[in-house]
Amino acid sequence: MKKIFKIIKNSKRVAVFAHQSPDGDCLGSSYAISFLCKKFGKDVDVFIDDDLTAPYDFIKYENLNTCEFDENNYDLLISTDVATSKLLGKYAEVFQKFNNTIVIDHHLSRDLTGKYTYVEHRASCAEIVYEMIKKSKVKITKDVATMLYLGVSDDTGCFMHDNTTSTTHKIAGDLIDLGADISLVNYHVFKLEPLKTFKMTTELDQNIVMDNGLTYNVVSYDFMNKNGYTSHDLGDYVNRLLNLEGTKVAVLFVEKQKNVFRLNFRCLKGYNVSKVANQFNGGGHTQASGATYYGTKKEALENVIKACKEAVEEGNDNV
Ligand SMILES: [Mn+2]
Repeated sequence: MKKIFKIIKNSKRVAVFAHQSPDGDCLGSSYAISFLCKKFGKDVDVFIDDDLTAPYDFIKYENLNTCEFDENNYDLLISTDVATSKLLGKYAEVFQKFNNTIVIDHHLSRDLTGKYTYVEHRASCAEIVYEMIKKSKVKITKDVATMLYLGVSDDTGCFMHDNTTSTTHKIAGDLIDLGADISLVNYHVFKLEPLKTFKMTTELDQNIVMDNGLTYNVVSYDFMNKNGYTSHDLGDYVNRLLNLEGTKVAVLFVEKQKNVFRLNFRCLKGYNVSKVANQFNGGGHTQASGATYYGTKKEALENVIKACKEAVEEGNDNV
């Protein structure tokens, strides 16, 4: 960490990057790192090759995407919460070529590295950035505390995912003491729901199939298209399937186009859907994974359901 402070201090103009489809963690981490750089007297701009969409559009993020990125204007690039270079979008190539880069992240499985890489297995990148700023002795403001809390809360599903540790809670406690507005964050990220998705959920619920520990649903292209729904609206619908009593493994089929299905898998502790996703050339975590199936709906249902049923059978509740 000390080395990172030194590199930042030795620079003049810093560009901070976060990943496409920005979430609370990459927003909170990039915001807090850019705050630290500013406190060190640096000029800082933040770039994400994407827009802020709900639920994150409540954030006032002053120096995000305020100018065109020009590599000649910076002598240090920093990425936060970015595991794969692809997620940097149009900035990926220049970031990888640049001669002075810092990568700060909590994803161990990754392809993006910098000249200096700081990766630690944590529930969120915001935890790492919080400790960095704490170590720097820079005083964390209310705004920064709120943004770091956003990262900590979002990546742990409001402290409900299994990645949550006592450290996560201690850091959240520190951030509350520093004035983090936790009701603002948790209202927007975990409670607020637009009428559109509320109605969508009700309609989709009619077609849920439960089959001996496996729960699934199929969302057709027509359904999405006719109602103007996006994959964003579907959000974490698959988690809703997993929460149904009796469910061990859940899968959501989303028809992206004819003969192309996006598969989202979830399972309880003691089961493994990363293996299922791997069978269909996808990937992810033990309890949350995804893949894309190319083939007819009939084939997709047959093959994916078979693989999921195996995951139900191989799993064990008593872990
Ligand atoms: Mn993250």
